[in-house]
Amino acid sequence: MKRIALVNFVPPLDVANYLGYSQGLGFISAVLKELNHQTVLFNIDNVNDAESLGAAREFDAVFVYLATTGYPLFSHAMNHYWKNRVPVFAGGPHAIALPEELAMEDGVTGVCVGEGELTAAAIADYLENGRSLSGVPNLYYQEDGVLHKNETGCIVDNLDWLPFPDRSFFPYHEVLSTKASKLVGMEFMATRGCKYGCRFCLNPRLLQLQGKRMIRRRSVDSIVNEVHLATAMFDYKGVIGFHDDIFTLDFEWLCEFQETFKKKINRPFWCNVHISDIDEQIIKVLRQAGCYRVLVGIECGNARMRKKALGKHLSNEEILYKISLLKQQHIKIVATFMIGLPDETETHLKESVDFCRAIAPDWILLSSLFPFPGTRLYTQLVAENRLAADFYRQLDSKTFYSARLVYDQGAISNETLQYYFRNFRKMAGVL
Ligand code: B12
Repeated sequence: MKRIALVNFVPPLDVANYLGYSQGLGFISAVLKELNHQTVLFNIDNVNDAESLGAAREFDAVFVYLATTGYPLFSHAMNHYWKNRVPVFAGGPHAIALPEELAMEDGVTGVCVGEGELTAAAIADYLENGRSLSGVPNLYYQEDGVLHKNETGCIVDNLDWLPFPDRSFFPYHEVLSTKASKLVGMEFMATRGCKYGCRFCLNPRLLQLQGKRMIRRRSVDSIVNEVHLATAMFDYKGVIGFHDDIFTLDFEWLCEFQETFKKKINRPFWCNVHISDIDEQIIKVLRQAGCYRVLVGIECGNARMRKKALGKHLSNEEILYKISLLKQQHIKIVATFMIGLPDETETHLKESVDFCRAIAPDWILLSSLFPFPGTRLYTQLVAENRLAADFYRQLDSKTFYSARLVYDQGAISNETLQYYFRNFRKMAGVL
């Protein structure tokens, strides 16, 4: 039996005002527990969290979920607490994006390039039985300064084979009493993968690693049973959310979900939709299932820029039409917008504000663009010498959540970006 510290570097809680449940670490924990190992979760949001960083060091290994935003904290933890004192394995989006750089960092024992359930189980076996790391699927690691790349693209074909993600270690009672978390609610995921190739998203990288079979959906019974058990476990009565990149990809599945979810769970939920994958019929079924809110990616008001910079092929007319269909079914709309896109001028920003006003969503999720490693946008901007390949090493964790240009944007100043970041909602007339 090995004791594994699972570490999630979460967004600064005073800025995000929300603690997300990492389903990735939840799945890994469940798999490890099935193999009789012990796990403890540490949610760490700032460098002063010395107690947790020190406590994690006392385990047989540290497993880190690493988003690029967590890199500053990861670096601090390595330098001050973990390096050469405990085996450290990293996975998650940053590991998927830049596995070679990460695996070669001093003190990193191994990097998971892709899905982690099979990898985590094999690492635990390595720790317990002293096996070689060469047999661990999806793992990059270094030995005496030489990078070893094991086979990647190893995924669980049928997601129903996995145990339900472990939620026992997540402080739900505390979390779900805060305002932001009440809105997000208890989070689930029925699908892995996405069919689109947006230039700002990591999914194309996963598609490259895992191929077309990366898109997998759990059976309706599996996801509904999980919702049933998880809500019962915490006696939870609030909102439920589905983080699937796109919840409505398969109409037949959706119809079956509607029937079973209504019958067995019958409570309001939110999910992510894509404008291209909804129509009148789909929206009706979604509503009948209990969907009261959707998150929909609009990103900007200029269709040409949406297509060229972001790889999203949507006309403004189609967006407005689909939004009107959602409104007819009384589904609330959270629209995501991004500002600070490459070569975006102030005129484009005004177009985004005007388009947002035309959509009139119930809420906006506004971010300034970060060209995250692993995305096509990152590759392009690095190739054009507009972005330092290692820009993430120069930032502190709060910068990721502020509006600041980290690359040569080409058209607007930081002041303009920040002005729009602060005033976008007011200008668009949305709360
Ligand atoms: C849910 C979600 C969130 C949630 C919870 C995040 C979390 N900690 O899980 C919330 C809302 C908090 C969130 C916030 C943000 N998110 Co987010 N989010 C997602 C989303 C939609 C799903 C994540 C998920 O549950 N996946 C399913 C699980 C099963 O996969 P997984 O988490 O990757 O874990 C697996 C593997 O990575 C691996 N693994 C992970 N850790 C480890 C560790 C070890 C040791 C091993 C062996 C394996 C391993 O095994 C796991 C099981 O297979 C993804 C997109 C996506 N489809 O993945 C974006 C995504 C992760 N988010 C992204 C971003 C940009 C953000 C934000 C910066 C947004 C913002 N502007 O605020 C913040 C930053 C979050 C942070 N931690 O700092 C990017 C990350 C890009 C990057 N390079 O880091 C993604 C990839 C989306 C994208 N557009 O590309 N997010």
